[in-house]
Amino acid sequence: MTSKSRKNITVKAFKARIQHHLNFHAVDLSHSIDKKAILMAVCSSVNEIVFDKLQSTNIRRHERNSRSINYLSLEYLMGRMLSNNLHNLQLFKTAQAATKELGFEIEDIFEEGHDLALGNGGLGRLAACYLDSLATLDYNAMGYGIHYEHGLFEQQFYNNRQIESPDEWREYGNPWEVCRPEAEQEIPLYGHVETVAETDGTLRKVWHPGQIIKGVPWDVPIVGYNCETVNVLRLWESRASSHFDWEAFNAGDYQDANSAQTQAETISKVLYPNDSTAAGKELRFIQQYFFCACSIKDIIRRYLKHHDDWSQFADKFVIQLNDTHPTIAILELMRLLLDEYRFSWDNAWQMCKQVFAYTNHTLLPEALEKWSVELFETILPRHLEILYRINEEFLNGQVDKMWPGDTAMRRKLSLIEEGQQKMVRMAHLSVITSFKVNGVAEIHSELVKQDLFPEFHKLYPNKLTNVTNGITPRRWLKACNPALSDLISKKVKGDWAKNLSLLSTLTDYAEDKKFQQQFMQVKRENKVKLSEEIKKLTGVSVNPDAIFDVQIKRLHEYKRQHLNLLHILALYRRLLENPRLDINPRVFIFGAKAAPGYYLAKEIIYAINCVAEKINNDARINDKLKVVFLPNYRVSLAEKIIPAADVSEQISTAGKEASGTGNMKLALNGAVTIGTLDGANIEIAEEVGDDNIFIFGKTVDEIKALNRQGYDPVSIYNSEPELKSIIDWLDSDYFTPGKFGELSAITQSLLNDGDHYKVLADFVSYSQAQEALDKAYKDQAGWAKMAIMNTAMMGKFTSDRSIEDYANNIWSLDKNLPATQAVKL
Ligand code: Z15
Repeated sequence: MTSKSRKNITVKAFKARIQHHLNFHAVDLSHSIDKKAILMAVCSSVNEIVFDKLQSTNIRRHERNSRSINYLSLEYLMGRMLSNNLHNLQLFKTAQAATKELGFEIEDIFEEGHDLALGNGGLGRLAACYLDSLATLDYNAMGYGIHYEHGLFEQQFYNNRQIESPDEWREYGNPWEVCRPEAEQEIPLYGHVETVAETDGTLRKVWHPGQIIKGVPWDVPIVGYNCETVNVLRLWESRASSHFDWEAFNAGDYQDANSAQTQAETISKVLYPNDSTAAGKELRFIQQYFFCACSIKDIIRRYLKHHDDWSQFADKFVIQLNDTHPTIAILELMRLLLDEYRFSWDNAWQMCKQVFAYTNHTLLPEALEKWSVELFETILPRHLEILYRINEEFLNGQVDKMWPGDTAMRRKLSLIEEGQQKMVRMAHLSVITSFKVNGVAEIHSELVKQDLFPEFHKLYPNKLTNVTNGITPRRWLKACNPALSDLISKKVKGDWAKNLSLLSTLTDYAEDKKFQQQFMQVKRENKVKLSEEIKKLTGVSVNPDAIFDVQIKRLHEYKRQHLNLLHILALYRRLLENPRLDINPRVFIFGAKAAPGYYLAKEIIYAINCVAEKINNDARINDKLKVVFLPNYRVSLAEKIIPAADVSEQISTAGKEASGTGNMKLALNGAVTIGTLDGANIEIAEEVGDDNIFIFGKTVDEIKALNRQGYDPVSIYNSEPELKSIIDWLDSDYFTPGKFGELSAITQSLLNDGDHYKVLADFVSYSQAQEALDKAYKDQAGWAKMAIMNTAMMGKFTSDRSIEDYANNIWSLDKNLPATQAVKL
């Protein structure tokens, strides 16, 4: 099929296809068609086009032999696929009309789709946005990850507490993937290393593994927006290999054979639910190695299919490490080059230094991965030997040259941390190997250079750099906010979803009364829709004319959902003291999952739910305040909340949020940010201007100064009467009748535990900024102008810009021809 006939596919033809596929998905067409059946039939109809484009993309790629970017990530938070694929294929309206003729609203069909939640939060969603942009920009890109049987857990609330249940995303099959048995891999684990003397006297290392696992690839097609490209996300599933103990099986020892199989399948069973904290579990280490080894072997297989020597390998492949999670890929490539392909040490090391680049996503010490030497020795004995040699050459070479005889420096920079238990520092290995290391926002990248890796910055002055994160405007505006998209398209000429800077023309209308009114009318319609969803999910009725104030992100102390909570309590208290207090009605909307093992995060969820229950049922405050915590926050829920947000809460302790990306999504949809000078908030403020954002709180330097002086939260508590009464209130049984001290974990962390994230230090400033915001909202035209300016000035934060930064400054990708000029096949 040519691109022309694709574009012109009629409603009639599309409907006929759906009906054709319904034959496979619905048992009895004479009865009313089940929504799941129609969903599957629509997906299959879309897939006909998608896989056709995938084939021609592959052929085109092969002809051009272009350099490829290979993105290694433990997480991909894809969300639902159908709506996005329809938009990217320009098929949305056609599909909408075709399904309508079959008696369905397309939105209802989308609701039947399950999120692909193979990630935790920002890092996994960033990977998904980058895949969208790589395809849209027609770069030769492949994503590699794990085909988890269970993605991020589902969250419910029971008695105000979080309850987790397993994510069953493939329960009824996943239409967006295809198995590729021809590319499966065998992965060794455990065992020992033998030194063998060759006939010429040289010594060779042979790893005799104790176990072999099979890696089965599942390919998810990634459809570019309004172009010919379809790339692939390749996800590895673990299985018992054919080297599996058939002897035991045949000898009747079925139990043993079966348990080996169970063990093998455990590797890709479940995603670790921690965001920004290292799990430190053996199984997690095996997951990392398993998927890196499969991916590196697949990359080599793809290369050797078209080349008969290694001379072009580093020209044709670049490998991006998404955080330190895939660092072990470095040692696996070294091992294969040395032991399988018989490279010299120097040649193998040169090769590795040319192909890897690493993105750092956090400064939090608890997120910086370390694995015990003992674990390496048991599971990857050969990799440990290689690591030791890399370390030796690094310390005796570069480190000794820069800091001769400085043993303290050697200890500090070594790949091995000495101590009770020797640990391998994965970030150090990534930094010394990679040709580029980037942070994810300007301030974060500066802190990486100055505070996290100052010595590495001195050793390699051109290595550390910045690429500010971005988000795809296809999912995060065009698809999730059709009403605003239509309004924008009336004013903005050209395909703004492909060139987001075009939105800046909207600044011409920021003070136009009619446009302001239309813009706020769209916002209100979105708020009405969200109100219905809130009612459905929580039973709480909210007023669409109230301010919708949104904090949606993982639950973490550094993100300070409890600072938001303290401010809510302040408002509640002020209203009880003066029921006629002149503030805008406000609905506080939370969405957040807590890692199941993160005690305080779960306590914060519990506290917010308890406070919400009290406030929502208190007739004295005349519905001026509502608090809702929406359960099971995920990509598809974000797509409903974001278009309806007036206020975006981005209130992390300065220096702690590497970038943030939810901040960009909310601003793009016309929410005004209240935030600290942290991560990408700083760059958002630069773009929208100080008049269109509410900045508060201590700066990074002020936080550092506080730490130097010695921070004393108790003195703040004692000197701020309102804050004191709020904290005491939280400590009483007011929100948990009859149960005293039920919420004291939080107050304790603030008062007795040092308030690590400076909640009390920022409270007064936050409360003042909130007052200014409330006042600003009263000026309807002023607020509309601010909201419009936010949408208009988000051009910088498209993930297309981020990907061009990576392509130009890190990956050196060939600029591909625009798809319209592509070779006709
Ligand atoms: C994660 O979601 C992020 C960093 C991490 O180190 C891990 Cl393990 C998970 C987030 C950052 O917290 C956030 O600030 C950033 O925007 C996002 O990665 C994408 O870079």
